[in-house]
Amino acid sequence: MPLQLYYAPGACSFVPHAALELAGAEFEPVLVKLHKGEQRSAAFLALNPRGQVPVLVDDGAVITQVVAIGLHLDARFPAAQLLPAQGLERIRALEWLAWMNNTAHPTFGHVFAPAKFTDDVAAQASVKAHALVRYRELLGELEAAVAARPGPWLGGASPGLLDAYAVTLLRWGGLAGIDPTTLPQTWALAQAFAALPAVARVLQRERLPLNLYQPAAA
Ligand SMILES: N[C@@H](CCC(=O)N[C@@H](CS)C(=O)NCC(=O)O)C(=O)O
Repeated sequence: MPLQLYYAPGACSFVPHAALELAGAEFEPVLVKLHKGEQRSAAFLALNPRGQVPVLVDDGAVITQVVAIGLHLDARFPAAQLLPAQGLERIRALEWLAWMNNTAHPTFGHVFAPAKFTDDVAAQASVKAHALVRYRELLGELEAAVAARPGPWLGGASPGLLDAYAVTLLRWGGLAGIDPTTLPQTWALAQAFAALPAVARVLQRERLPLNLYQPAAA
């Protein structure tokens, strides 16, 4: 099979995973268990020395980074319209894709894994708390973008990369104690996206609940 996607359940690899299913691509999903450290195995590091998912292998070519993989899939499966095809609509979509990947995603990284940023345990709590406040603000920015979207989906007429990334960021927020229903536009978009048969297949394969938020016990 020419296409293989190395993914981890609930990770940012959900974005290309959903894109492949939306495109109707024939591909082999390869599970990488991050909690077991499989991303640091010799075999995986030979594929991606950064030890991260996603990795797409296309006919022997190894491609990493959500944005690069997403652009590759968009070019390979144009009929799927994973991004707007041209013009300012495409540029606006790329602006949001870049923001999701270079701003919102690494901010959540500080919430999820503060030990990556300091080995001082007290400072880790502070990094986490500060990043969580910032992450809430960023999800607020996302909510405004969803409200102003150019069509039923974030990229306009077709569901695609932006919707998949928005769902990922919203799910991560739930994990960090941010109730997705407080972001009603994004929550509605996430529910509509999850209901698409192609996306439902990904959620099922990754065994993902859409809403990870657990209210604090009274
Ligand atoms: N900039 C990278 C970020 C990839 C990334 O953060 N991957 C995470 C999962 S969301 C990962 O593999 N983490 C495992 C680790 O760092 O050990 C991209 O866009 O692909």
